Amino acid sequence: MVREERLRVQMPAVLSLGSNLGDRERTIREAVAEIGRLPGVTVVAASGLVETAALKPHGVDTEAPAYLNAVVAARTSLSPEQLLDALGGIESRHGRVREERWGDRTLDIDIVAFDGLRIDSERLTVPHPRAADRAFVLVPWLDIEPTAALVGLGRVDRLPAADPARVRHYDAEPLL
Ligand code: A4P
Ligand code: MG
Repeated sequence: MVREERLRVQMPAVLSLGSNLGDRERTIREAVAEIGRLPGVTVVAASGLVETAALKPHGVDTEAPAYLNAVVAARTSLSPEQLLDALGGIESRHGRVREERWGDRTLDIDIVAFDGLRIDSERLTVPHPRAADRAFVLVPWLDIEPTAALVGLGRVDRLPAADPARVRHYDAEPLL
């Protein structure tokens, strides 16, 4: 079984991790390791951590705990939906509860991009519809993939939200 997984073609996927509750750095560090242990998933690169104020549906909320975010480049033989389910399992193990939209959370893992595909199903929208506006996604992504591109939008480094001045670098040991 494990051997068969290894023999299947692996597609590139870009994942964004965020946390603003609990031991944020530890949670993200553990989640990156857990992603790498998922059957059919290989972690290729992990960005540095960035810190930003919480973005809520009504705007930036400086009263809420700040987020740490990172981006991971992976390769996977899972389908996008299988990957989403596997990532949801990791979120749940880290005590993620879903109460309000964009509510504070121990761990959020989003699929930013998958094999240059556009996906619009009930459960999954890829590229992630808000990634292009979010410095906490784009800046760490460029950290590990300077020539990154988003389907339909082109080079990530040309997007206004890719401005490194919009995030704080968070000093920590490498995630990988
Ligand atoms: N879903 C659809 N497409 C995707 C995708 N590409 N990746 C669905 C992951 N999930 C996707 O997500 C709700 C549903 O989206 C899932 O059931 C899945 O089927 P959720 O994780 O349950 O809830 P959420 O994350 O609160 O919702 P949403 O709208 O996805 O939130 P966002 O856009 O991810 O924003 N501020 C800072 N500074 N840093 C952050 O990381 N994150 C958020 C969450 C808000 N503010 C933030 C940050
Ligand atoms: Mg999410």
